[in-house]
Amino acid sequence: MARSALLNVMVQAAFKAGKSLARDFGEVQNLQVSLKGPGDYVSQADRKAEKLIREELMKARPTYGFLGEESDEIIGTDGAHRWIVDPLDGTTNFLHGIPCFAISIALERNGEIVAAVVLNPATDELFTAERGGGAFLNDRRLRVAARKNLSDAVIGCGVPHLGRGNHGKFLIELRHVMGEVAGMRRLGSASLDLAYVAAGRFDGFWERDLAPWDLAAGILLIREAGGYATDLAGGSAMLDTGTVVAGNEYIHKALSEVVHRPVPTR
Ligand code: 2AM
Ligand code: CA
Ligand code: CA
Ligand code: CA
Repeated sequence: MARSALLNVMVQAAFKAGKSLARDFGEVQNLQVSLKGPGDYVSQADRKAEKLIREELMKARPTYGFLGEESDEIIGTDGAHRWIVDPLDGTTNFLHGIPCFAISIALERNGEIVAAVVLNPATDELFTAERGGGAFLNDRRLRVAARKNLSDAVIGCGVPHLGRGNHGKFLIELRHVMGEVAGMRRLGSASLDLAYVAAGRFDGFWERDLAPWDLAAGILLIREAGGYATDLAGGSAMLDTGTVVAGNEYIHKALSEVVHRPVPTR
């Protein structure tokens, strides 16, 4: 597997942040934690990781824009390129000592994601993709799962957070999906959920109310692993709508239909 120089920059930035997060994960009780909104926690670990990534990426490509969860956006002088970064995806897991969190770094060129890195520092799993070059878990080429029927499928989802999203609507979707699939999972890290679809661990996934930094890298991983990822209306506005449904050709279609199934009137 030959990585481009740009992808190597992204991988190195992710490893730096990963080391920092791994250190902080062992010292969670000593971290300063604050609330951004109801149930929406951020810690020193998130900010430190974003600073490391931002410095590393901006040093390599000073003219690119930068959109990250924990700092002000940089509008680059190079209008075509932008980094999209979540330094710690799964902060709630992290702060609860659950080793299921990731660093997500994507590169956008003229509005399209062209390179992606998702790193789980607790398992040393590095997911990478470049447009047209395939998706990889460490050195192994990835392919989405081949299952065609929802009744055989394990489906991941996100659960709306305290004070956010439409909880009633989600419960209806969940009930419909639960009634059709072999099993449901909820990791609490959207970028890992998407990486799991790319790796064939999850047959499908859907979630609403996400941010661009949760989605950008994972979407390219899935496409480069031969899968489908769209917004919930079937279009390509995932980053703008914050919605996503993903799977192989068959599961993507079937899951989209079940998520949209009308509510029974009696
Ligand atoms: P985060 O850990 O980077 O904030 C899980 O469904 C996804 O929602 C995660 O990617 C998580 O990203 C995000 N998330 C968790 N709690 C949230 C909250 N209270 N408000 C908004 N997003 C949240
Ligand atoms: Ca957050
Ligand atoms: Ca996130
Ligand atoms: Ca985050």
